[in-house]
Amino acid sequence: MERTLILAKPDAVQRGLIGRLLTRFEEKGLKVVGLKFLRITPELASKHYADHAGKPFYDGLVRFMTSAPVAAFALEGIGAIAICRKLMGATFGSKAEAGTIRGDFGVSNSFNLIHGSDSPEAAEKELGLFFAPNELVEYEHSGFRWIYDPVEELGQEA
Ligand code: IDP
Ligand code: MG
Repeated sequence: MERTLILAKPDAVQRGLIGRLLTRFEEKGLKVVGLKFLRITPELASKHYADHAGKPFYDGLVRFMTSAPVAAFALEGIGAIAICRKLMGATFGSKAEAGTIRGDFGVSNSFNLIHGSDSPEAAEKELGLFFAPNELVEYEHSGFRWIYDPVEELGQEA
């Protein structure tokens, strides 16, 4: 099992798309283990996007991400990081494939609706920035019995 951080960015919140974005991940079979609604501070933005510091789009990105609230989803599943990135689509809305979140809901390169961790290391760091350990909830998701093959994928006895 893997966990990943998804953010419905300020444009998604302002456009009333929080529920529809979360639904995409739930429908796919991801398990929600944490949810939060918050305004990102400049300090949090600089930690979250530290890898992009110095790039031409960095200042605009921090301005955008701190301009209005975001919704944070902590999601769990087998291969969750890659699966969520695939559902999100390519970075630029103008280029993202139809059928993906960015491909279906936007056309902008910077206002691209959603963030998703891009590696296990990034997921661990980003989940730690947005959630305290006790805000990530352990529980049994009854749907997993039918979302995954219990014997082949969940390691249960035949
Ligand atoms: P990702 O969100 O698909 O992982 P990154 O390359 O990590 O894409 O970039 C982080 C965010 O910075 C993007 O989601 C987008 O909002 C913004 N961004 C990236 N490249 C550009 C650019 O060339 N112009 C404007 N904004 C950009
Ligand atoms: Mg990225």
